[in-house]
Amino acid sequence: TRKTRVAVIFGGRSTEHSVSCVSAASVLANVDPDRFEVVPVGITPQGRWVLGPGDPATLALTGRELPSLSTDLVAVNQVDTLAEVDVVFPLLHGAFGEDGTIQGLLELAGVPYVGAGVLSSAVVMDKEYTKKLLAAEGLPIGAYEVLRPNVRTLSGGQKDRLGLPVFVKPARAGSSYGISKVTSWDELDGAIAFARAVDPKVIIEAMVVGREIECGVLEFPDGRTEASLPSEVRISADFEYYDFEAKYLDDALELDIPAKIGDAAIESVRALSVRAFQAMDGQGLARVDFFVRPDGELVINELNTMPGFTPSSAFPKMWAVTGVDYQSLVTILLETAVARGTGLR
Ligand code: G1L
Repeated sequence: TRKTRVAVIFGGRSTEHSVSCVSAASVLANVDPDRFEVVPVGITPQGRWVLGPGDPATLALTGRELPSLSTDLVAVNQVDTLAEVDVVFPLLHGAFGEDGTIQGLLELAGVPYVGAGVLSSAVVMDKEYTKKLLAAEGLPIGAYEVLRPNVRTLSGGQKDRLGLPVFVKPARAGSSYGISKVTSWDELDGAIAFARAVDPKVIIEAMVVGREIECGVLEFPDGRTEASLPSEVRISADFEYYDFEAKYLDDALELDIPAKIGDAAIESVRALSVRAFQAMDGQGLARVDFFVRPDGELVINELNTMPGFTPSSAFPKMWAVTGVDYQSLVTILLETAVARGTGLR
């Protein structure tokens, strides 16, 4: 029988082009050659679809030099490329990546793809709707307010309800750009303007004091959904919060897996993670991020349908400790996508 043909689509017109290339290098090197035939499909920073490169190592992170797709690779036709493959692994972050647009294109093309579908991709990209769906399922979230484009700032009542400090964030963004921590209300309007440069809709969250815990959710080809052992994020450098570099250039982060929060809390985190995944209509995988308050109360901070995906990223590391190594993870994701097929079900 013919091997399953997999297109790994990566790069893209986003600020996270390089991050995507680094993850693609790992995925391309770990697609099981006994079962799959891989077609690397790059999207240049200009948005051109290209084939290759043949050697994934050229995409890997070497030193602090950020990789980028060369513009002299051979252009490919988008429609023909999708028609020729059995499944797509879409490693594309940010705008046109994890907001449901590439997933919509793949639905139209009738190709199965790894990970979240159109609805859950779009929901998880939007911090307001993520919180609304979590709250509707009775899942624990922190206090927040949304500033729609026509609203200038918080009212006095809203400030009292949230308290200080707050985090001011673009409501829809794949990365940490535009985020600031406000410790005095006279900094608020500047922080709103900063976030609005990324997204006219802004979300303002009360700071939750607590330890940062993450958990990986994975859907298996038989339809079972399971949560990994959770991890505790310790930020070694003096990052105020998880910024772009800390998140993606991995070495600023130290992970404790399993998190040392006690067996009962571990099981609560795992159960809540699966419920959060289902509340988003999740598919394939998600990383669910929590705070554990000093009294042990759990708060869901956010979900990520396209988590960091190199072998040293949190999601693959949590699954490795849980007993699913990186290559098996890639196989499970691909087989789950193929088993689900395409279209509504
Ligand atoms: F396809 C998956 F599995 F859903 C998937 C897609 C994208 C998993 C992880 C990612 N991650 C990324 O694209 C990235 C954020 C690492 C690149 Cl920017």
